[in-house]
Amino acid sequence: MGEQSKQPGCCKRSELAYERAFRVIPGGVNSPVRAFREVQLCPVFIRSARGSRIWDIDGSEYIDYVGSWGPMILGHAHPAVVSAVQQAAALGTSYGAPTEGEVELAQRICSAYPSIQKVRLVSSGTEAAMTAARLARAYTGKDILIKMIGCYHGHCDSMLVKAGSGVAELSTASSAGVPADLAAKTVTVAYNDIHTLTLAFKKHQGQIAGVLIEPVAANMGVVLPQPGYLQQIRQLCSEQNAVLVFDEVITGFRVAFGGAQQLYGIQPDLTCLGKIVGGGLPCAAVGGRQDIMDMLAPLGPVYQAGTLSGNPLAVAAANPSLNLLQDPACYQKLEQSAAALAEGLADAARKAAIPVTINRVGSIMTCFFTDRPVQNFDDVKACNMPRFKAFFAAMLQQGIYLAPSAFEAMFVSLAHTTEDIEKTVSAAYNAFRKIL
Ligand code: KE4
Repeated sequence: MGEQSKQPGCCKRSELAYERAFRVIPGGVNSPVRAFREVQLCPVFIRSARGSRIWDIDGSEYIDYVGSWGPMILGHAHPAVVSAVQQAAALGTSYGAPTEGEVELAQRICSAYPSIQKVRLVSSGTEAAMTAARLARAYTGKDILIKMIGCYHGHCDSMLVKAGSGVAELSTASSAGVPADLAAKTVTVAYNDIHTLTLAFKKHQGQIAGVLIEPVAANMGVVLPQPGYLQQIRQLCSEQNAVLVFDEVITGFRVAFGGAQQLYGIQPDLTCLGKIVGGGLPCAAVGGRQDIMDMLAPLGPVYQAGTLSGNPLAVAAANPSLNLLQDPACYQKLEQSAAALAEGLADAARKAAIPVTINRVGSIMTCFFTDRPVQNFDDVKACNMPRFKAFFAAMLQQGIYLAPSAFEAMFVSLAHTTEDIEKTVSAAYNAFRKIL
């Protein structure tokens, strides 16, 4: 490992860069979580990355468990991806016209996800979720959407909501700029609470257009669906003529090649994909039942469009990435590495007498600072956040780059080695002892 970062989460050049950034970019970042606000540190500016490592602009090296928030399952700068993108760039970066590469990617997605009969490529997970919500409303002719508290589906207005005052009440906006009467067309209920979801369907009988859910939640930290939960939602949506949307922007090609729907054996009506599906470039997708997807323009009445949708460079990164990932050995290796990491972290915490709960599915996990199970957003909020903050800083100081938020996941890639895992576990033991 190169020279370690001199101080937690910040190095001189990052501080100077952040000052410059702050003057021209709101909050100095192009996505809020990158500002390190929750951990109250100066964000680290990155110069380069390769495999499991990233380097900041002072040359400090880190073992990376953010992986650009999920896309980098192969590791950074994978040779097959880099050369494909370089070759594509030489042929032009965007045409605004159909290409064979997009068809190849669409065929790969449809063959990996039996529930996806047709798919539309877009440029972000937000666009995918926004389009899925619009399709659900158009297909059912109903207006109300249901989402789970703690799940994140991007920043389209209908998803920026928080639970209403009473149980299964209509939501209020969670962001300025979202009209109250639009927020009120989304109901939010607790994750893993099938009783309240059932109540919401009863309370808003005949008005529910669709349910959007992360089949494994990863935006409140990793929270697993309780046994039978997803099956019950599937049954409710079928009975109530509501569209079931699996937001697999994180879990797609992550927890299994066929995503959480393969892992849990559930067929949603629509699926949102992102992150890995773009090989680290801006490409996402919304797909599902043909009778719903064919409502999209130019075939049907639901308008959706995008200048850079199916961009040739993004598609050039995506196709070789999915080609590599279709080897089952990939997921066996990811499982081995992630299980070793989770066991090592649990063992280190036990030795340091720090209570933690580690939730893991495949190569995503979260170490919660609590001695209790974590099964919904209230459980997450009850965790010891000051301990998380101190742990984050202590890990960063030892060259381990974690998500700067307690509401995110750790992402293990195929590039993480046994030595990386061992170094991480050893650093975690030191960090646990420091935060006692
Ligand atoms: P994007 O619009 O950021 O591509 O995707 C939105 C989105 C949709 N659905 C799920 C399940 C997601 O996790 C996301 C985005 N994830 C966050 C991190 N948890 C992206 C990081 C960021 O906001 O900078």
